[in-house]
Amino acid sequence: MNNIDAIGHVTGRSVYLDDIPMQEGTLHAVALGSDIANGKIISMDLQAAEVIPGVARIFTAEDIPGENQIGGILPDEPLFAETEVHFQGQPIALIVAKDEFTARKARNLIKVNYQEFDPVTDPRQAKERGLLLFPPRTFESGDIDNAWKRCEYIFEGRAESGAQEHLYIETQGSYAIPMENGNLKIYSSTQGPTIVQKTVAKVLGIPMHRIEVDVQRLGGAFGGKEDQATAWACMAAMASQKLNKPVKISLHRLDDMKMTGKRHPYSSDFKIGLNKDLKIIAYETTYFQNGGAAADLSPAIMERTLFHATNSYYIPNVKAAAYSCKTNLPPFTAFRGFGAPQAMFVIESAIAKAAEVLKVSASTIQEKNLLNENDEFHYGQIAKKVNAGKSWKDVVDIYKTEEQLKEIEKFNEQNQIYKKGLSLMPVCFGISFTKTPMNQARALVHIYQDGSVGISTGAIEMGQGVNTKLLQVAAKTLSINPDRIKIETTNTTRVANTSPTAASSGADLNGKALLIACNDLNERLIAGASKILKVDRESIKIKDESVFLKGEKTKLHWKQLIELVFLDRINLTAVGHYATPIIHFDKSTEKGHPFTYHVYGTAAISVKLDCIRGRYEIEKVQIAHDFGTSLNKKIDLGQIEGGVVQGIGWMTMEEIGYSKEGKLLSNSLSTYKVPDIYAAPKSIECKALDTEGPDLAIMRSKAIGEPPFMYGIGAYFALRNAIKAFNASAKIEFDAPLTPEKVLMSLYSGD
Ligand code: LUZ
Ligand code: MOS
Repeated sequence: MNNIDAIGHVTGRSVYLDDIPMQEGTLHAVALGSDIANGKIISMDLQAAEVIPGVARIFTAEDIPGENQIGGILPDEPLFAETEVHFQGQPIALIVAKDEFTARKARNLIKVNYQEFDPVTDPRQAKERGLLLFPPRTFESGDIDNAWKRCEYIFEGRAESGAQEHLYIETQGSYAIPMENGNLKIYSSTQGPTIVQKTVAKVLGIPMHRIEVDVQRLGGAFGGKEDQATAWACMAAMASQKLNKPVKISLHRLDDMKMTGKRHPYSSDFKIGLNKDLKIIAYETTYFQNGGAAADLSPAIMERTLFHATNSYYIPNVKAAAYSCKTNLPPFTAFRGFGAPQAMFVIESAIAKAAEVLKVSASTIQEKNLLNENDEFHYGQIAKKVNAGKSWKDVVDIYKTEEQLKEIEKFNEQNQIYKKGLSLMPVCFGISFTKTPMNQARALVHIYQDGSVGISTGAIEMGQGVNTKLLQVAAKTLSINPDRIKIETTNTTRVANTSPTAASSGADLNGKALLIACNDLNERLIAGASKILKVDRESIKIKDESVFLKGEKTKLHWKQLIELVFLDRINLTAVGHYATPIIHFDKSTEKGHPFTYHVYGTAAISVKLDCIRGRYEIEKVQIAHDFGTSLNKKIDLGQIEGGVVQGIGWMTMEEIGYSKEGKLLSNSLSTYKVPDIYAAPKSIECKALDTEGPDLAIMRSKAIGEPPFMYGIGAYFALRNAIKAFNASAKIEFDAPLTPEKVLMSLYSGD
């Protein structure tokens, strides 16, 4: 089945926030952000801006009717700065005008006087000064102190990974419309409509039921709109409520890049111990998460970092500690992988370091330590249906990596200027929100009198194809033609208390709820048909839009059935509620069974490096991935390709720079480089592992959103191998992204 949005997207007819027709009298708002990263607001002069014709009003913290607080997990983030500012771009005021141009013109005329302090941008420096966003956590297994004594080899080091801009094509935005009796309707480009509803209610000081949040689809999100769509919706809502006019905010790219949070940079220490058989006996790591100026989702992201400390490997003695460090940068936030990629980069760095000193290939150590069935993760969960070894073996067999390595060796002997490198990257990613209560969802299904079906869930379509998958689930379960089914917008009035569409779990959670609702309707229809045909229920089945009696097709067709059942006054609306079973986690011991299942896979990535210029090409990405029984191969492959390329971008070319003053240097697409079609791998191949998939995945189709991102980490280590082929003593820090500049420097480093 094709993605149901395909035609809309390529013809430009799909509706995004900016395509919603505007009501008469709509006003436009832009936010004024702090010029400085750390300081006090001494005074603010709004006068010159306020007198510009067309300016409706300028709002500041003082105008907030409810709480000036938008922190999702911890209450540490004001909507508008009051006296202190903690990052460049932190919203201070909102200018509302008849059009956007006027609002921007007015914004330029606002004068703010600051008392400036030195900003902190480095997480280790923040930790030294005691600047933590919340208390640190440590996950431990085995007996690390004694384990070191049993190690033949011990290596220590440091690994750094950088921030990453989400670069969703659709920037952040919201459109708020006043309804009767002081109620509000809010369109928002958000992954979490309920978070928006709840936070707007808090900021405006009104109950949640007065606010209806509606989302058609997003033009990309990648985690950037899990928590950080909220501020803009609060601003539009507040202005709309106060002025009793529709108010729209749609961020310009430069504002979006400057004002919103990105993937967390991490600085980490590692210590790894192996026995003489190269089994990893002990692993100790400390993560310094750069959290930015407020907690945002950092507690949950830090937690996922700790869960994924050992990636796909079994290590009996582990100690992983994490600090979330408060710096004067925009609050860092969710981004595809949610802290796991950062953890995996560290363990892969530790293995690479061990391999380098021991003069073996990293893949030798990787392979020996892959997780096996019934191994215990360091957080207490027992690994089941493990496919780490299987996916590794498939990559080696299907793509003949041994032969490829021999060819690369030959190539490297024969070429002075060009060198090639290959690396294998196994991935093991836990599926579920790590916060157990978030793993729930609801679906609302109406069968209309004409046999057509409307479906509402909490899932947000952001390009990942969740609506297509939901439609498939309903079509299969009701056994009707997909053409009869429509997926409605995501709306908090139809489906309430939703978890954000995140954690790769959108299709699983909402799909399971939908399945329950559809099964419920099936029961009622079968009961109805048995009454119409005057036979018992057991002999009836509904298949391919027809009623079957003891396996024989009857004349009773779907449309007629629905009509008759309706006339019999049977309820044709169902609500399904799903809460993931089996998962639990105890924070006091840091042990439990937090994940419903894990997604496994392995990628081989090969690169070709130009050793004169430091430039490189990603030649091939070859993956064996555990889809389970994929609901939609095209969509899942799209997620694999997009994820891998995005992961490679993070590891190689996407470099975010801040000045000493805490100002974003890479603030536009001329200075921030993401993979384009030329930088993307020349080929991406992906083979499905032959697995059935777990029952707790939607129709045994495993979660796909985030896991492929981490295959991209292989590009870093492939490049490293290519550099080493040119200069065996090259000094290459574990410092991602490995940009062409850094590659060039390291090619000619060392003895
Ligand atoms: N969001 C969240 C996530 O709130 N909790 C999670 O565990 C998570 N994991 C991945 C991506 N987003
Ligand atoms: Mo997320 S990183 O919003 O799944």
